[in-house]
Amino acid sequence: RRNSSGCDLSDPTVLNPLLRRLADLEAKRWTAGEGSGARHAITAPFDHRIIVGEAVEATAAELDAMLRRAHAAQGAWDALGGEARARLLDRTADLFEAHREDFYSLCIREAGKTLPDAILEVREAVDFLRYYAAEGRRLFSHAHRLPGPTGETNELRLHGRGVWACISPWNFPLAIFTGPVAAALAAGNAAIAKPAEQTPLIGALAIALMHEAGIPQDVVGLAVGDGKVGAALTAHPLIAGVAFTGSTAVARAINRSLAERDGPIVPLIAETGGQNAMIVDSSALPEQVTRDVVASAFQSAGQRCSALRVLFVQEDVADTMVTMIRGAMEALTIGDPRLPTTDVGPVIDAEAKASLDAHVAELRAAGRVVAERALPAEAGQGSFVAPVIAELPDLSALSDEHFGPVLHVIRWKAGELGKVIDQVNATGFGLTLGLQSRIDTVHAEVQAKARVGNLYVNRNQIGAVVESQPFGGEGLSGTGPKAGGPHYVARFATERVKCVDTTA
Ligand code: TXE
Repeated sequence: RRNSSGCDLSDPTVLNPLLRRLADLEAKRWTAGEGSGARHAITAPFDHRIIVGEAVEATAAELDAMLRRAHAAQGAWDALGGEARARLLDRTADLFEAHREDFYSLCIREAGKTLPDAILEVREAVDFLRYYAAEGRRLFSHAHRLPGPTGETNELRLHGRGVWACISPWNFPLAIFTGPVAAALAAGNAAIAKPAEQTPLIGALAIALMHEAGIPQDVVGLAVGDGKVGAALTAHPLIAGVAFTGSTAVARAINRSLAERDGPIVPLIAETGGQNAMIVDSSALPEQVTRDVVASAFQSAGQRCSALRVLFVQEDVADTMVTMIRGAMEALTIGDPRLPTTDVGPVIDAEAKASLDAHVAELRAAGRVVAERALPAEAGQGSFVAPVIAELPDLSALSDEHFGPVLHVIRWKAGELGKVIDQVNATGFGLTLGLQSRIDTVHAEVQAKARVGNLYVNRNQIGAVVESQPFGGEGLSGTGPKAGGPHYVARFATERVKCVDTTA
């Protein structure tokens, strides 16, 4: 299989040496954090026995000291200018590439990713570093002249705001961890990065490579810990902005905390959950729908914020489509993500598995499950959830985001496209929407009415290429601006305007 990162895993001369290298790296133990707080072993989600490394939580005093050092160091970093900062981010990207096998190994063992997903993850992190470096050059290397009356010059300059807290989830433990930090740094800020408690080792390697590239130790720091450490960070008066990616509930908690704390009023950039749908009408091509639905719903074990949760399929083609999707689901290989033949690996941890199992049990009890894969015998103690297809009469039974390989199908009647779009909008989320149709007026209607950040037409709805496909939602799915887009880096900055009377 060819991975869109350009790494051809069907070529044995590429795959075999890579697998040998990954086998050698199995024995490597990693550490995240160097403080004196609580220590936890990090185990692999596919068996919970392999110890990947150890996380050392930051204490409140260590966090406070890190923030003070970052605050003190930020002015000099801002004064360095866009070009010099961009060079250090580009050098970081080079180091990420040089260490890609370490990252693959960690993505597989710490986060349970398959090898193709791990390769894409590193590619995306590198793309974020290079794109935000280029954005830093574009925006921060000169003053922007503004029009004004005769006898005056007006100019606007962008500067760092101070210290950003960059709080990230486990599902893109490298790319989403790196992106906001790189943007904050490109814009002349210091940053404290908090990885998810499930995946601190990947974050720790990323920060170590930033330091190795020459970004000063005090300018970018790592805060290891769970939500309590995240909450302490956002409540700290020295924080000048928060870039958060994760659940909608935690984004709300951060909003409350920012409103209540002492200190300046600061921005929150939140990229949160979704209730992503795909609309399929009877003009769609069944083979294409099947391929795209299976990729969108089950790839990465459904643990992408963009993943498909609700398939709206037109009644007259529904039986055919569901039968074909079911057939393709039955053909997926579920199991150990270290094997290159695996399509669906584990979910992140026992808690995620328990919550998904409970949801599937409810669907089963209500007689809604139409197809369900059995788990392979070797799933053992790992956090595996088998892909499931369930049918629902409408969306009312589905208020929460279920972050795993569960596809919900709803049938719709000809002439009711408007009602389908209303249902999608009524979720309040607005992240991704898929559309499979060969009718131009249907494309136009969906595009005009659907309140979503990313619409994918006649393709799968996962994946977003940095710069070409800026990504992010609206409503309950986040604040914008879109990651990997032309407005992102500027949002980490503050604007200062100078007006000069040239006649004086
Ligand atoms: O989120 P959580 P998870 C979304 C995805 C799903 C979620 C999965 O849709 O909803 O992310 O990630 C820290 N104050 N997206 O389960 O639990 C916590 O320690 C401060 C959207 O990890 O919200 C972790 O580091 N921080 C997306 C981080 O918040 C707190 C792309 C996230 O944890 C905290 C990818 C608190 N009170 C995933 N409590 C997009 N839209 O682009 C917890 N944390």
